[in-house]
Amino acid sequence: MEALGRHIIVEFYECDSEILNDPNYVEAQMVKAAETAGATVINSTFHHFSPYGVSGVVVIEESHLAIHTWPEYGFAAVDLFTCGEAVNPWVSNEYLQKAFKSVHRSAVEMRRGQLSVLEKRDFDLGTLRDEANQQLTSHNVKYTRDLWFTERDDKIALSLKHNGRLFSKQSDFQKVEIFDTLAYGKMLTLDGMVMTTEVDEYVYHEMISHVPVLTHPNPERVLVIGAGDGGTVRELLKHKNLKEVVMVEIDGVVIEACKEHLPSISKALDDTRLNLLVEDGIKYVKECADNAFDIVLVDSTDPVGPGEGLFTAEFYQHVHRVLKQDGIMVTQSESPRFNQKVFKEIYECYRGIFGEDRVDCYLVAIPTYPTGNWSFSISRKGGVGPLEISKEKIEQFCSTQELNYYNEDIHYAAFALPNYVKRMLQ
Ligand code: SPD
Repeated sequence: MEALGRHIIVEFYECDSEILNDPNYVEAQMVKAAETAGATVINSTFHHFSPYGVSGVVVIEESHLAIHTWPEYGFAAVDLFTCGEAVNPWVSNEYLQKAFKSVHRSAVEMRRGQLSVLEKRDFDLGTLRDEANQQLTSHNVKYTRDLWFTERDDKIALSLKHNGRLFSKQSDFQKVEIFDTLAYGKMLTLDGMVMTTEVDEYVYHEMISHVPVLTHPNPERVLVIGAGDGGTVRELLKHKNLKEVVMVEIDGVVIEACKEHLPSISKALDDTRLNLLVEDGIKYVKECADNAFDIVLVDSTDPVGPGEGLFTAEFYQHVHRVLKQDGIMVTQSESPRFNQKVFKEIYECYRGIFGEDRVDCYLVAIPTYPTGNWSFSISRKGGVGPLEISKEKIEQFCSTQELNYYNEDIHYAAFALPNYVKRMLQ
């Protein structure tokens, strides 16, 4: 033996991009590559970057295997580092080329820790090894996984640890994914952005629905744009006075994924009082007759991708037109902390269409959205504002339901705005 370790640095070119963007698969293959070479796996930690890229390390008793992938270039950079004679890192190299469907690769081997330049110190190695082993056993160390989903922009990131991805499909509009997170249950993401999670979804869905339905004097027909996970219509249908709820979701894949993996959120999508249309909500509103709905809810994604057209003045002018005399529009209006520019523009736009004093903002805490500080807007064509309705009316409805967030106190309190938000809205 001339050196302590063998380090192979490998460049895998022209790999399958889908494979390189799948943290579960990459992790499984890296672990397999180690085992195939005869190594003993201790631990692995893998991270998925949003929108693409995977980084990870597999710690083996004989050192480690590491990877970073660039799916957009079909490229993976891999380090295979092993110590001792029993493990041959070239075996892992062969294995991974097939696993990543790499068309060609280049590899260079370095001998690490050249024995000719090292001097062995006079330690009692036997004792050191026993002590280290004891520490590991007392912490109950065993093979573990460390897999994270991250939503990030250039300044902020939110990471959630998960057990794996349950659903992944590129639809005609966006990448639809469902992760099994440890802290928030199953989670729907679109193009790498968190839309809803089993654990905190009720905040969003109760607040987008009950505030307008209870504010409107006599709501009968409601139009919902977006909302493919079904949470908003689940809440709406708790109001027995509604005669019809029309929901227009552009992406059938979102509905399919949520029906399969998020039944507690999507359960109302099969309700007979729901008229569910899988088509373009912008087109639907444009072609809709005047004075057709009492309430329009815009349960959109963020203003990127298919949701972008839901953030234009033209769209809101049509919403205003299709609302009846006392009609109300509620939209998710982004975060006053995270998306300040969009937030301000949204409110300027609504006030231009509905009137200066007919648009209100209310706030909610949604821990899985960027900054956790989120907002809804409520705009009315006529009628009364959300703070003018009686407490008794809200209490009456809430007493018949088992809601998790909304109640008569929250209804009014949500409209209390911090000064920095008030200033943005002036
Ligand atoms: N940044 C997240 C904004 C998500 C808004 N829509 C969520 C859909 C829940 N039904």
